[in-house]
Amino acid sequence: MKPKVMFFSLLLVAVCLSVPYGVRAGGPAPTTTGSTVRGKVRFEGKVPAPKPINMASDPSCAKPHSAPVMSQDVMVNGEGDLQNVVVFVSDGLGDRKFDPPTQPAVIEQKGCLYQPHVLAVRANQPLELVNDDSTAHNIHPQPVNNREWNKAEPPGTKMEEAFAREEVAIPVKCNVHPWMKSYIAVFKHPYFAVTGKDGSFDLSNLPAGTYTLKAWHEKLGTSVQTVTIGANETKELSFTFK
Ligand SMILES: [Cu+2]
Repeated sequence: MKPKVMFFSLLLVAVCLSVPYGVRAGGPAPTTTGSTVRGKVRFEGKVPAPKPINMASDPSCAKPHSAPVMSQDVMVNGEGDLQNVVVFVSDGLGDRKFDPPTQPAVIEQKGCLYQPHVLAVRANQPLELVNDDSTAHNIHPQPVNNREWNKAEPPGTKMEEAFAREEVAIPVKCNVHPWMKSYIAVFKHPYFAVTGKDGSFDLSNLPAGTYTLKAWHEKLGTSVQTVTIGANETKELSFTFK
């Protein structure tokens, strides 16, 4: 290679390397900056003792359970981590619009319990309701902002529904089995999480900005915090319920 050609080749390589990823001229503008807010939800104080559920009114419900089934309203592990808390962005996204996923969210009825006990979905996301039991259920969500419905579901069948509007959270009951209760939180954006056994949550791919975050629990109420995150920043924060 002649020295002059070599010089221009190296110059070209240098120019290409100096253009940051995602902002090449003519290419699509980056839509996410990869900022994250994550942390834990904890419970402080004496954990209320779970109560056994009496399934005697339908013997087929108790049959698949080898141990007594306990109430699921306040679930705390040995380290004080609180499960079934919905952590979400309640303000700060402006007028950004997000298309709902086409992939359905699933709620199962298994051993006459809703699984999961707390579910979070997107507005207009398909919601698949599965009856894995040998008995019929009657699914009855009682929303405030959405359309109320009430449908019998025969054993071993499934059906599809959806909620159109944001709501935290819709109580769902079964008209046949009074102990069956779940909650479905509905969001018009993807920035939410439901804590698992370790109480942790992770809201990732957030645009840089200042957000109001809420943590909602079915019995313990709602806790609010404000957080500001820069581009590609990760912030840790925790919520504590008493
Ligand atoms: Cu039922």
